[in-house]
Amino acid sequence: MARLVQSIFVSLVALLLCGWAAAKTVTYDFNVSWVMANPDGLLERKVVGINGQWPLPVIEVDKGDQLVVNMYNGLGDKNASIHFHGMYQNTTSNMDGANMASQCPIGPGSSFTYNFTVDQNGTYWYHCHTDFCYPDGYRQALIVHDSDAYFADQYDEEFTVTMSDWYHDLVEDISFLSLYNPSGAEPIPSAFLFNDTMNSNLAVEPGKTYLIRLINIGAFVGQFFYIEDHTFKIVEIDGVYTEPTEADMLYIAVAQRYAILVTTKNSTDKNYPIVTIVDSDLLDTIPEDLKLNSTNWLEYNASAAHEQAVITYDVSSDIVPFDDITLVPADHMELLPEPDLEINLTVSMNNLRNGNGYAFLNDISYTAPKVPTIYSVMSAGTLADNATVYGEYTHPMILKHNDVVQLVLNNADSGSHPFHLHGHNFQVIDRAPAYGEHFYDYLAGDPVPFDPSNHTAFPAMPARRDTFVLPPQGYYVIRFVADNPGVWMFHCHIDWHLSQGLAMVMIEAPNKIQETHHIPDQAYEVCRAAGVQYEGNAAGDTEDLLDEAAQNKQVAFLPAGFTARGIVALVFSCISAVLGMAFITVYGLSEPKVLQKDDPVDDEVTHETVAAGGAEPKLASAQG
Ligand SMILES: *[C@@H]1O[C@H](CO)[C@@H](O)[C@H](O)[C@H]1NC(C)=O
Ligand SMILES: *[C@@H]1O[C@H](CO)[C@@H](O)[C@H](O)[C@H]1NC(C)=O
Ligand SMILES: *[C@@H]1O[C@H](CO)[C@@H](O)[C@H](O)[C@H]1NC(C)=O
Ligand SMILES: *[C@@H]1O[C@H](CO)[C@@H](O)[C@H](O)[C@H]1NC(C)=O
Ligand SMILES: *[C@@H]1O[C@H](CO)[C@@H](O)[C@H](O)[C@H]1NC(C)=O
Ligand SMILES: *[C@@H]1O[C@H](CO)[C@@H](O)[C@H](O)[C@H]1NC(C)=O
Ligand SMILES: *[C@@H]1O[C@H](CO)[C@@H](O)[C@H](O)[C@H]1NC(C)=O
Ligand SMILES: *[C@@H]1O[C@H](CO)[C@@H](O)[C@H](O)[C@H]1NC(C)=O
Ligand SMILES: *[C@@H]1O[C@H](CO)[C@@H](O)[C@H](O)[C@H]1NC(C)=O
Ligand SMILES: *[C@@H]1O[C@H](CO)[C@@H](O)[C@H](O)[C@H]1NC(C)=O
Ligand SMILES: *[C@@H]1O[C@H](CO)[C@@H](O)[C@H](O)[C@H]1NC(C)=O
Ligand SMILES: *[C@@H]1O[C@H](CO)[C@@H](O)[C@H](O)[C@H]1NC(C)=O
Ligand SMILES: [Cu+2]
Repeated sequence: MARLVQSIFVSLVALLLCGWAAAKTVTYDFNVSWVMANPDGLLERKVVGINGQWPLPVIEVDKGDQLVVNMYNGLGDKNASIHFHGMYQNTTSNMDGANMASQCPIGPGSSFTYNFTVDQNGTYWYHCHTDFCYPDGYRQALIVHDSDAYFADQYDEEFTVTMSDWYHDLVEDISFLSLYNPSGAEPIPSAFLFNDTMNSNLAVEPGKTYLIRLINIGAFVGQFFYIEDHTFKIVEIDGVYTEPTEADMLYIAVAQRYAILVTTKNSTDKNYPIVTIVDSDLLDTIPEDLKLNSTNWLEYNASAAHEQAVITYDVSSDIVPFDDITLVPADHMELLPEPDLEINLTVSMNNLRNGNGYAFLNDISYTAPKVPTIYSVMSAGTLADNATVYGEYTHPMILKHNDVVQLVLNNADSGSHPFHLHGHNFQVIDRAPAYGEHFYDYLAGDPVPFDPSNHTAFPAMPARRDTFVLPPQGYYVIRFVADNPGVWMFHCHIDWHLSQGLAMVMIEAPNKIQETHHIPDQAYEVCRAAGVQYEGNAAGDTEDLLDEAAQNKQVAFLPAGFTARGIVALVFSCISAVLGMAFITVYGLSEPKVLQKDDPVDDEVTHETVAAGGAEPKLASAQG
């Protein structure tokens, strides 16, 4: 069996800001194929492995390095790609790995070389960004070491720890986007993993300080984290160093990262539970045998007892995690000035005419184009700054180079959504509801859209990160500078919601993309092998770039008056007639969301692949 081959070349010596340092090329060869694994001890299942192994290799580089990942898709039956979450990909957004935005799907038997400079520091991760393959195990940490970090001399050793939700079924066997699940109830995980295992130990010595990097690499569920009888200092979130800030509990949504400094006690008589508790507010049903909280140990003494945590919190009423909006970046970057561009978005969930539950930003459910957006940029010449080129259902937003962008995200939905922006971190300048005294008070806020004439004062030095939680029925407001030409997705990181279309695409400084980006021939080979067009507009039109007649469209809205309740009733009869009640127990049925949209019926109901590569809806459309 091939094993991880990692070769490191010292390729050049570069002058960095802080003095002379060796920037090297770090190369990984990733042969991606199915392997078997049983991380929760409950079920052995097929998972996506690399070089015959799972858990996957942690990518480790130093700030300034060139990272090269030679990926071979040996899965046989799945398209794939790699997104390096949080990487700016400055001048290389074509290496960002988002299927149909920054590249073509890498088909079985195809290879692709990711190659980019890592000019940033901290805690990141990588994951598949094609056809929802990352819940099948295709995700792992990516660490950028930085000997210049202000806290570099404040710790003795470091640990990387991931947490995630885990499904016993393959994604392809979960019929989520389906007529049988009209309420869009997310699949309930089978287990929750701590560093891809359970009941594990972080072996520590007394009187030392450890840097612990925490990453939620799950597909759905946020988790609370604490260490019994220990406090810690937060020093980084999502690759942004923060002023050292004392905390004793974190809430880590999927895709978020924290680096914390933990100083151990002087005694070695006892081991301390590291406790992770699932945010069960996200789960529509809680099966009786699902373990919502896990104990792992800060192990001071391997021969002492390893006792399960006694959780004294009533999670639903008095859990109080640290509020990340209060963190101050260590670089003290000030609030960005008044924006040049404002983007106002509203999140909603709704059923479309095939009966499936979809997700929307301003009534658009992201539908992948026929040509990956970056290749439309490259082939559009002087028309590249006209949004029409990118189609209507990719929800394109053109950003001008170096504009200050303010994005207001309102939530008309009753669920929380950790939204992630590719290619950037952003300042979080407002969020409502504010954290209450208890976490679940904040989740229970009344609907409040952002009111520009009535909001709390923006922080002078706002927290920056790349994934931030949009609370139920609330809003958040972020700012960033469009200083990174490229094609960037903005999307909910709950993979189920991405599959429902909760995404849009930013085309940042298209003319600069054309100047700065070089697409290697290999990228086009990947397209040819997958049968995907790589020239022309979103409709694949190479003659008239403003003609989108043939573009992929989202499924039509329901006729006025036809409610989600009607669909549920229809589905109930289908289910009992055809399949029995099994599906209901699998998903549970949450209160159906009431339709707000009364669009006239579009006669042409298309069935296009949704979201970043998209899972096909499993059933033919139901014509109300
Ligand atoms: C990938 O691994 C498979 C076995 O898992 C092997 O058959 C294949 O030759 C490898 N391919 C490459 C390109 O390394
Ligand atoms: C891979 O993507 C191409 C283009 O979208 C599609 O035609 C093909 O069916 C996909 N292959 C698999 C195995 O999903
Ligand atoms: C990676 O990119 C750098 C900079 O463009 C280039 O010099 C180098 O040859 C590339 N390496 C590979 C393996 O493609
Ligand atoms: C977590 O898992 C990764 C991958 O297997 C491993 O490299 C790392 O050392 C583990 N962390 C701890 C604290 O054991
Ligand atoms: C990255 O590290 C450098 C050097 O330690 C530091 O100056 C810079 O502020 C860090 N970047 C962020 C975003 O924290
Ligand atoms: C551990 O011992 C050191 C040195 O004696 C002392 O400075 C420190 O405060 C002690 N730490 C704790 C947590 O008691
Ligand atoms: C922890 O999990 C156990 C078993 O799943 C459950 O009985 C208990 O209520 C949970 N405690 C909390 C605080 O969630
Ligand atoms: C470790 O724990 C065992 C069992 O409680 C105890 O006998 C031993 O003294 C401890 N060792 C240290 C170094 O504290
Ligand atoms: C965004 O909303 C604000 C406040 O409602 C409004 O002033 C502004 O014009 C809107 N911007 C856009 C681009 O719709
Ligand atoms: C884009 O093209 C359309 C169709 O020709 C035109 O109506 C529109 O004004 C153009 N937009 C820009 C920003 O040039
Ligand atoms: C301003 O916002 C606060 C807090 O949401 C609210 O209580 C108050 O009624 C608002 N005032 C106006 C004039 O809308
Ligand atoms: C990208 O590079 C340009 C030029 O070096 C720089 O001005 C800009 O700040 C960079 N953007 C990011 C996000 O690193
Ligand atoms: Cu979401």
